[in-house]
Amino acid sequence: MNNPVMEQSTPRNVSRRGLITGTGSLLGSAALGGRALAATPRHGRAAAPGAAPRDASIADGAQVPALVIGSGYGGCVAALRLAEAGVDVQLVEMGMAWDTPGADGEIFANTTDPDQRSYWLRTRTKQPISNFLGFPIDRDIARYTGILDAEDFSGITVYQGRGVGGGSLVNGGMAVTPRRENFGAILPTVNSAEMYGTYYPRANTALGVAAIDPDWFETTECYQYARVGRRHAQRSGFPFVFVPDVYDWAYMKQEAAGAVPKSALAGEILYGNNHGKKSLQKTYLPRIRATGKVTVSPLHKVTTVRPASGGGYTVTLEQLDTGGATTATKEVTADRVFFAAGSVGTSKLLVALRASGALPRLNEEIGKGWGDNGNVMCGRANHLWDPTGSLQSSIPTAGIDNWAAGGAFAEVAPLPTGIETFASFYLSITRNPHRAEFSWNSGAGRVELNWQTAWKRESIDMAKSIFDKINAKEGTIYRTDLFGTYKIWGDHLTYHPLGGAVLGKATDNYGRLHGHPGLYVIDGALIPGNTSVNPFVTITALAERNIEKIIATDL
Ligand code: FAE
Repeated sequence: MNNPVMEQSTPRNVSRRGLITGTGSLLGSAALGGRALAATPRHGRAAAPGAAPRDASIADGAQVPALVIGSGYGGCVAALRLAEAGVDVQLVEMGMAWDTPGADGEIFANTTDPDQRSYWLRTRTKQPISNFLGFPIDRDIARYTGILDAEDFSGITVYQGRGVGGGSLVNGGMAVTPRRENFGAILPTVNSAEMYGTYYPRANTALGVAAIDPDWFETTECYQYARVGRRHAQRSGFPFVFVPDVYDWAYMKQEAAGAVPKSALAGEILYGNNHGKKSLQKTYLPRIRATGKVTVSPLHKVTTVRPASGGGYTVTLEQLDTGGATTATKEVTADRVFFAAGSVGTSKLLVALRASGALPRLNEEIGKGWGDNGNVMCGRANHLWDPTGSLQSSIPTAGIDNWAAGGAFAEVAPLPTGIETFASFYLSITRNPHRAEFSWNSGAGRVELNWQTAWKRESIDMAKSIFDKINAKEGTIYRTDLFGTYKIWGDHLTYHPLGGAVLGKATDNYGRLHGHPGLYVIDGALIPGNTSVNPFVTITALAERNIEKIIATDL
């Protein structure tokens, strides 16, 4: 376990040893939607400490110095640093505040038991793992402004968080700084010495990134699945690495001891964690609130941005109810607008605004350079003498690093079903070379993405560089029951959309959009398609870098 995958720019409590990627604990957990499989204990009522203010709402006709679209990593960094610099900020978010318990006393639904809270405006769940033992596991739900958006494009489903806190509400919390030698391929125009000396450490500290206690890892029942993953990887000669996370590891130990309400050990993740995970609700958002200079408006969706006659920009917002209907339309004027709606949200807005003529001077790079971070999933069927455990922490903490040799890093992911499955499950991040483009379809009146399912072929081959070898060594086979009937590869999705308004192309080297002064991109849309690891630490660090420059020179 001594393969340093992560750079040493992490805070002191992050292990000196290796860390890399991971993504979707979710995947696993997502899987077993059936109530019958939900063997996890329920837990007590939770009022998320540090939750964003509720019921705040931007006023129609307001004139504001800065408006931030979206409250994920990029949006929170922008709002916090602008407010600290004395600027009044409006932070608008199309999703809900996620600060109020539902009828069951919980804010978030359990991954094994999805309900209306789980999906953004769907009437049926769309779980990343769609089948178990070959049987479909999706179920009907009420249409609601739920927390996870499974947004379908022609060749790919893109999963995204919806709510105050963005993707931090639903993600696995895997907080990975890429190896420095890979940084040049990730953001070629950015000074890596500054990133690794200043901005990655700043992001890791602000996000509360930490590594698991290695002694506890060796003994706890809930990471048996990861130890099995390690044994199989090492027997085939692959480096096995730890992955840091923003989960509160001390809390998880208490969960295991039965001393506190369970969250990771209750399988929570994909539809939110009621305890334990340090999402943006527990890190940046309380600091934002403490400035007293930021108004957060949940259930407000930005639809247009156009130059205002007296300078600045007119922004149109639709206020939504929890059924997704528009209850009010507001127009405000902002001196500066920060696009932080995520790679897909920002790209869709900018492509539509250029096509409609609202922002005619956006350049030809808008919508380009989009990638899926090479995400692909698979499971392996172990022998009966190799159980992975009925209690599995939903927070992955380890992976198999074959990036340099085979172009893949595979997270050893949980399948927290509450029963023994004898399955090993993996989400791989691969060096997929394909890049797609968003464009405006005037006939259909919508933005489309030209990703092709066949483009996952390279990702599958890279993942096979690990798993074909492990299967040969262990005498095991791939699971064929998780993504359909007789389907090995989960090649239909991504959790890691990146690009669409790439740094240095659609924007200058700090996210200023070409053609329209006062408009900025500050989220995952800036990153051209792949980070070699899970992306949110890089998104946060880049946002910290860019906003520092923008505050120093533009305000
Ligand atoms: P993001 O966090 O997506 O925030 C954008 C926000 O803008 C959202 O809250 C939207 O609702 C909102 N929005 C969009 N359009 C509009 C509009 N028109 N008006 C108002 N608001 C709007 O963007 N990454 C990791 O590094 N580690 C992981 O373990 C990991 N696991 C993941 C698991 C899942 C299931 C998912 C979905 C993602 C995962 N990710 C993980 C990816 C990570 O969450 C993602 O890269 C970041 O959240 C992207 O940050 P942004 O600030 O770009």
